[in-house]
Amino acid sequence: MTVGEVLAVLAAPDPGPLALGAGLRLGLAGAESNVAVGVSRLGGSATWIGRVGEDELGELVLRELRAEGVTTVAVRDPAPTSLLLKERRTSTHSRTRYYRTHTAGSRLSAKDIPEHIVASAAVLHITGITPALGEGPAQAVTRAVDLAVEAGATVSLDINFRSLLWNEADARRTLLPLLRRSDLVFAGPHEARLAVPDADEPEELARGICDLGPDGAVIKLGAEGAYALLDGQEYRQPAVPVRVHDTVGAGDAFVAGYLAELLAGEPPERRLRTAALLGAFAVSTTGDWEGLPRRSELGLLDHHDDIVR
Ligand code: KDG
Repeated sequence: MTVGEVLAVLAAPDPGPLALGAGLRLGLAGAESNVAVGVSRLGGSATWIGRVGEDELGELVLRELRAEGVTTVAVRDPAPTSLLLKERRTSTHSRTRYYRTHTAGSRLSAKDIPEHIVASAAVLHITGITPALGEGPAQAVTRAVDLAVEAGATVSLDINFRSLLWNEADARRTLLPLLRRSDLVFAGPHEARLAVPDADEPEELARGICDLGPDGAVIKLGAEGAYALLDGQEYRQPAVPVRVHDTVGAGDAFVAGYLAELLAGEPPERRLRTAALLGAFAVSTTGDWEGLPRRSELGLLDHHDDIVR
């Protein structure tokens, strides 16, 4: 189960400046919903709680998530659905711009979190993006954590620092109390330093996070794979080598793979291997979540031939 904002996305398929005009593709994205879709595609049960506008974009978000098998618990709001503009400025560099103030998602509040739904979840996954959207969304996330902790669910936090939304000091102040109450934390090295400013190496970062309360910390290292400290045990997971096409969404894919296997009762090695596979699918396909695999496709990247036939 997850709580957050899903944005409509307008993305330029071809490299070049948007200011000159371009054909744009309409889709959706959101760190939490990316994870929900990834879990659902692997056969896990996934629920998303949030707010969308009463507009066409809100309709798009809900239709798409439902088509992906994600249960949606959504408040429809007269304010518009948020928008994310993605410019491929060059073939290697992309820029994003958010239109997410005074939008439906930024009006999320603690009363939007239904107690019985959170209480029935095995895992609550949250990210550092939603609390950055304002007081109401931050309170909604805190309320979800309160309910999950009370119900004995596993609380998973991906720090997901977004510098376009807030600065590091504000992020640290807001996220540390959530991190202390989480069971499992995912972070890149830079994000982990928000919580453990004096640490540097993945081992120290994970240890520092676990010293704050969580039983597990997974440091996502991109092309270097991941380092995890879970219940005091160390794990190193290499990345799955693929040709990189678009890295956005890779972290969410990794988390989805991990959580889907956690929900399926699989051991840490299997969780981390599936996480790495989903990260590889995400970076080698277009879009934040569209290329994520179904369980039957997980072996695809083990094939050495480019074409399976
Ligand atoms: O992790 C990918 C997300 O960043 C993307 O899907 C959009 O949630 C999003 C955000 O706030 O940037």
